[in-house]
Amino acid sequence: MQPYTADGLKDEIARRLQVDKGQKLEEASPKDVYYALASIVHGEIMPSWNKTQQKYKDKKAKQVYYLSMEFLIGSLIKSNLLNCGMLNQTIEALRKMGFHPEEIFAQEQDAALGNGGLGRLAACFLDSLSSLDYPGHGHGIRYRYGLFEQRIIHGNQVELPDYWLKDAYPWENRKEEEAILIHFRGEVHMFKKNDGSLEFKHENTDKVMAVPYDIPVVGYQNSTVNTLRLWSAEPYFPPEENEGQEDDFYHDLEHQHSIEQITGFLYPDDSNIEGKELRLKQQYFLVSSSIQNIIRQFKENYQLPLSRLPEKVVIQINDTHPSLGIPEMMRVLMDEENLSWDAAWKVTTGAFAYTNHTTLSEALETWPVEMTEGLLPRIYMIIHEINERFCRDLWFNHKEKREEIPQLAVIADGRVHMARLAIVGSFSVNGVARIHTEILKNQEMSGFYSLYPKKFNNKTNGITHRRWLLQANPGLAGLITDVIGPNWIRRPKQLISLMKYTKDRPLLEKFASAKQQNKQALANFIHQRTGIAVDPHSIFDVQIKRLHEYKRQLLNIFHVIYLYNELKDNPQLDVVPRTFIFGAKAAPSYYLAKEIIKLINTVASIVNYDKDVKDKLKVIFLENYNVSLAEKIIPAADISEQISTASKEASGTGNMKMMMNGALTIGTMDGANIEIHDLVGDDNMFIFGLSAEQVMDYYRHGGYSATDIYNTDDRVKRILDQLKLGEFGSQEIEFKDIYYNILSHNDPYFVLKDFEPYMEAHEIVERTYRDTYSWLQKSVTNIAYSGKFSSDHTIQQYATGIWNLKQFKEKE
Ligand code: HBZ
Repeated sequence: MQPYTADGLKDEIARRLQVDKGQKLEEASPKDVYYALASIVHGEIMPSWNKTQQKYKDKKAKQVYYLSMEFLIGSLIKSNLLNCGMLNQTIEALRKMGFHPEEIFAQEQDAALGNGGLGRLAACFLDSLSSLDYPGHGHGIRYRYGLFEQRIIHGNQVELPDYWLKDAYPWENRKEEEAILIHFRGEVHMFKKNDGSLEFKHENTDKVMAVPYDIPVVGYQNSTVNTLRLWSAEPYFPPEENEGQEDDFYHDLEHQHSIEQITGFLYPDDSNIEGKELRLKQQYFLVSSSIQNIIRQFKENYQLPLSRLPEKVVIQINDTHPSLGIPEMMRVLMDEENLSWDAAWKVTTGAFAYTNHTTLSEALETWPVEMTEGLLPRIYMIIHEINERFCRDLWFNHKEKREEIPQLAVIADGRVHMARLAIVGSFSVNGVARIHTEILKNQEMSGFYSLYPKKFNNKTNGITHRRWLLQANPGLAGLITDVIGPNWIRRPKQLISLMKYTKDRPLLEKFASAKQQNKQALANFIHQRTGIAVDPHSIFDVQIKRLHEYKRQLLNIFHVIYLYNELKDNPQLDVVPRTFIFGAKAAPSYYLAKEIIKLINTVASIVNYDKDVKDKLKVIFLENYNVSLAEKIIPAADISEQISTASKEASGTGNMKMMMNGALTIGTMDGANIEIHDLVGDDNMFIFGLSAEQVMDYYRHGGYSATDIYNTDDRVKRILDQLKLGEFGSQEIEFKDIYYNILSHNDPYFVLKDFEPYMEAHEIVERTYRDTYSWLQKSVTNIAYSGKFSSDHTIQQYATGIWNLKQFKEKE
């Protein structure tokens, strides 16, 4: 990529405005400048993109395809500039032109094509694949509406549609000539061929075109550009039927609309499955277009028999959502490519690998047999056959498993069990943090683990340090480079060299001042957004993630209420001022999650305006939490709240992002917190609460009574009574459901059980914070050890442990 100077860029932006829009620079709005800039960057990317793809083709490199219903890529302008090596010059150029660079960058709407961790992980993985020169691409869906935009009105979450494509999206290229035909419904006819084998014809189908839109995935200053291919559903017009259809105009319009609905919107559920037929259609639409595309490219590029596909192609499925890819690949290989069942099965199971992201039972996908069979008759036949053969194998070859067949069968109780399909049809099954994989092996999937011990493996999640440190926190990143040099950018584990400086007081002061600047910037942002002035010297205590009972935002707000009560009783109490910052979206149909959002906002509206606690306590709920907002909050965090009920959070990735930005974690021994703890130890984080074993033991054997705690802990009783009596709300009824959910359902997420240890941990937080020097040492220690959680490391592990993929080092 060609190096631009700031002046060169300035001239080029002016030239584009003139040529494309007939505009003078003085007349250009921030949006005009953004588009001119994006078009320059896209132009820079194009040649490397073409070259990269050509090289993969010429060298017949093995490629990985990451199939995911979600890619939460956020905004690309800054990361593309950074990765093209143009960010600093651009900032300078924009300033010279009299613009605030951040205002220009903010013109790009986030591509919110994901719900949370699973979708963001996919985006981080793409960044690492390109940055490490791996031939790896994403395949997903181009939803016209991404995750809803959240507004808070009178404390309540209100959802607005996220029409992110209303302005042109400058990063995508429509590739109509590579469109693929997808078939739904219809009938399957069976014929006997001359050789006695059976042939299946799927006829009278509803046809839909899958049109790809390609987005470049730019590696960090290495000229590698991979592809994120997003499929869009469009009506199919057979060439011969283009004329004489005017009388069917309305029918056609309706038909067109129903087809476009397939990629109309992202389902807003995280960790909870909506069993709607449209969702199943989306899943098949994704996998059918992707698998047909993968096979087509394989045939074009490699000139090898399909039996050798697994040598050149590996398909990683992001949770079970794309697991229909397994029968779809069987279908293409058998019905279109004439492979036998056994040959097709060998290819398929040699190509697919499955990542599990949760053990929550409500998130485990199953689809009704009738729905699957009606919508996808040929695919259902294949699933049925997979199941028959699998059960037969168990019956005859694994006699000890006979009893377990109903729990292992792919089709059982009138439903297709997607995780079972994914396990049976893949050569690898991985969890996303050590404890999560252990739980899969020993509890949730133990029946399969004993059957296929070699398939199971762990790949602890990671995050791209380029976006989450280098780009989001330039102050800290610059300081790190001043101290240890720039090599950490390509080798993030070298952050560990910071450990040499944890006793260097003048240097620690500099870290403190970088954090302080970020806190000031966030305080300004909060003031501008909410009108509330927060003390930039208070502890910024942050919990940002989807709202879910298991993530226990409720425990956090109970702590806030407790502090508030203490301060009301004794306004002179000597506490370190705190600002609690929340960001969270609730699934629109998740009633209790929405009640918790309302509670947080209601507590905020009381606390923030109460003179008794003024300057000591503030509660901020930032609406519409998304990737761009995360980039503002994370660099300013002092405390990272990772307080899930142990055993429930598969990994977490926000924990890694905040650690990397120098926040200290208060958390349970759950997910990747455990691996953070392995590295930094008790001295550098605040661990509290039940362990996963204890939680699972209580679930198995009982023995915990929420009511006992309510009756014996005055602090707990007071808080719950305040909820019941309507002290935090305009009416008595307001938060009763939270109250009853805890006491009548015996506190399924152990909020009361962990209350006391959580309060104690927070007292230690406060004491530790008072010792500024010691706090800074811990903060730098966290940064130093965070390199292990770079997604570069994770991707290396996938590449060597699952994909058998080589870095494509060859450069011109
Ligand atoms: O995946 C999350 C886990 O909760 C989190 O612990 C982990 O770090 C992260 C990445 O591995 N799981 C999800 O984000 N799950 C979903 O977003 C989801 C989305 C749609 C669904 C079900 C789950 O239908």
